[in-house]
Amino acid sequence: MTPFTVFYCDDARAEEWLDNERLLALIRFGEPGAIAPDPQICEVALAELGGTATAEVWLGAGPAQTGIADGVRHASDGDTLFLHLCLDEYAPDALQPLTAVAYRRLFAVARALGYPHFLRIWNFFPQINRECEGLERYRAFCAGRHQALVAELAEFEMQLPAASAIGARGPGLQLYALAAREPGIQIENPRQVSAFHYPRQYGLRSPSFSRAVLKTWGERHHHLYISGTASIVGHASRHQDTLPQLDETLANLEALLAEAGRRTSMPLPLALLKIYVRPDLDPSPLRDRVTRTFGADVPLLFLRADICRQELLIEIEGLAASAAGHHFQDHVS
Ligand code: 3EB
Repeated sequence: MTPFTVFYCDDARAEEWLDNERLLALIRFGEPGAIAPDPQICEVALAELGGTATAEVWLGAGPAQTGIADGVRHASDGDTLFLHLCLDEYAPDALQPLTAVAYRRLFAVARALGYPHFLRIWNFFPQINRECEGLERYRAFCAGRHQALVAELAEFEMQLPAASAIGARGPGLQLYALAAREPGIQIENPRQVSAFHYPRQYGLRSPSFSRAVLKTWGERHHHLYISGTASIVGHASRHQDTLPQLDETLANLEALLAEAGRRTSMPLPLALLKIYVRPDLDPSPLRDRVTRTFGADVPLLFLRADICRQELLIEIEGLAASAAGHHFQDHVS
């Protein structure tokens, strides 16, 4: 069994994928627009850096079955379920209950379709660092997510999906997620305190996510879903400028890949990285450094975004996948 794949393409050619029967999702970036008419299109309100226009294609292992339930758009290839939900914000200080409702709805739909295990969730909402009624909106979001996940997960700390929580231009709360019939394995970063164990100074309810989730598809295909990773060591933010923060983030990614590598018997090369940057800058120096660490073959996408801590300027997420054609026996030593 070969699992679904994710890759970047030129946005100008993105719509050609709409005719593909295996399409699970087409993620486009840029101006906030009307909700896309095609249920597989997810439009994320983040500008791309570097003058290119890129889209992300999720292609299932087989023909996709699509539908919409309780406002949740979904597509499945029989093994994997992609879900997408956008909710209007009825008030800027109601992000906590809105987030809880959104999560409860995602879980209800995924469970009803037979995919109760969330592997990876993306969260986008505007003004992530703004204070409303004395509470930063990111922390209000964390409280709502925590509330829902405590109720939904039998073993809260062990079953948390990988995640990104990103300040986008909105409007509204936008979630998309990947769920499966069987669970993945939690991977934490030995250089960092687990986010679900952050001390109270970062919010009353900790950010509820795993640093990465390792999923085995069939017998010998592995995916590593890597959460948004930033310049955090222990639980503290490190460095003031973008490039030193990038270097620390790359060290965190390497530590996470090494940790996941100990759980598989085959290499887990990066399939793609997504780099969220707060300042509107030329991404070339960033690209050079990422390339020096991970090689020139890893596709990179740079997006202008707000990060969940005010002092963080960069955050990187990604997917690593055991290479097609690598057979289990070849790598048992
Ligand atoms: C951090 O490590 C940086 O709240 O879902 C990264 C990835 C971060 C996901 C989330 C937050 C989240 O705490 C911020």
